[in-house]
Amino acid sequence: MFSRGVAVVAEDPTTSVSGVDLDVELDARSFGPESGSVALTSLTHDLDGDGIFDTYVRADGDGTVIATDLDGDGDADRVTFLDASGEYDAWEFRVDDDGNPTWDRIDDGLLGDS
Ligand SMILES: [Ca+2]
Ligand SMILES: [Ca+2]
Repeated sequence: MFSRGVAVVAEDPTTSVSGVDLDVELDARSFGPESGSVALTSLTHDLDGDGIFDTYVRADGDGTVIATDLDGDGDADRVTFLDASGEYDAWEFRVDDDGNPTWDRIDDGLLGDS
């Protein structure tokens, strides 16, 4: 019994160390400097027009998430959250002097607000 040759590994995406489940982790309410690197596995848009997909976009009832891999290493370098009311948060990934991955908030505000 149980010898079908298929290893079934129960993996909880919220505790995954390598790579982050986008649907779980890219949430404007929980995202922050400590969120760590965000692996982009399903790129859907070519933002800079070089013919290579570099950006993941997810839109749902809560708003839109735009994650871009600028240097092509598979991890997001910039993430923008846009909620249904037009408020947005933009974050940029960097590695600090101690080698720790961190996200800096580079912009936030309200679309259409001048
Ligand atoms: Ca591109
Ligand atoms: Ca990158």
